[in-house]
Amino acid sequence: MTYVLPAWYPALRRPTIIERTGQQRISVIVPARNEEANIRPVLELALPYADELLVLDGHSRDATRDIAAALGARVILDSGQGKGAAIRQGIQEASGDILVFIDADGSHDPHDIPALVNPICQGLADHVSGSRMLGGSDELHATLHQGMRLLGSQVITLSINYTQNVRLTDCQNGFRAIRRDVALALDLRENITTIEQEMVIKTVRRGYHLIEVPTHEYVRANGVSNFRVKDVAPRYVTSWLYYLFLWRPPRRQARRVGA
Ligand SMILES: Nc1nc2c(ncn2[C@@H]2O[C@H](COP(=O)(O)OP(=O)(O)OP(=O)(O)O)[C@@H](O)[C@H]2O)c(=O)[nH]1
Ligand SMILES: [Mg+2]
Repeated sequence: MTYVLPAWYPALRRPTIIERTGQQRISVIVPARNEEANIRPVLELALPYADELLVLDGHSRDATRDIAAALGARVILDSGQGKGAAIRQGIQEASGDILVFIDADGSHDPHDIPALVNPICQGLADHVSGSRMLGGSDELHATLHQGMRLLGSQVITLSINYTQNVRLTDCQNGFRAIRRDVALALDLRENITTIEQEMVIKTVRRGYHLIEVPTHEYVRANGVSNFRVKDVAPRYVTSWLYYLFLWRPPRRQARRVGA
């Protein structure tokens, strides 16, 4: 018996290799704070895709830095202000043409890196965000706390779509790839995890091409979440309203795809 695959089948398969069209170099940037129980497999699986592997360490009090260094990562101590500040420092320190951001807690599968990077390599996008709404999440619906995060995130995504005429599904995923010159041009300012929505809103408002690809989000492998909605909610609201409605994109910018 011969089985014929449906025509859409190839579109559902994840690419497994990075398809470079030129000499693009890839920097994988991993923010990590006290992730000794989680970071090893993340780095081991990300390494084959990385020309440069940077771990931005948030002054971990465990063996995170030692594990990362032993696996060949360049370890950089962050400024102590939060994940957003670490991401901004990573952008300044990285030398690759394409930057990939992936969490160290096991929430993201490094095998998705080619899916994030290939559209940029092929000149189809400036910025590619992983989407938990397209790829599924084990984290968003289990508790009231997670439900509140999901609700807030969906309201912000909806407002971006409605005002910017785009159709995004996830504006707060920590798993993304972006051209380094575009990341630098965005002139990011956030110090905490609000950096994700800042990157998305500024990318869209500056006319860069942002696409999403499905990536699955797993529950952090070990340890407990550091995220407290009540501590960060005010910053989420103010940064969302500021970047979407008050912030004015500057005129000068890096070249867009297709421009
Ligand atoms: N360098 C640095 N990394 C951080 C800091 N805070 C968090 N991280 C890392 O950023 C990534 C995401 O942080 P999480 O605390 O997992 O945040 P989250 O993914 O939104 O929430 P949970 O998965 O629910 O804990 C993880 O790899 C953390 O170790 C920080 O202050 N500095
Ligand atoms: Mg996480």
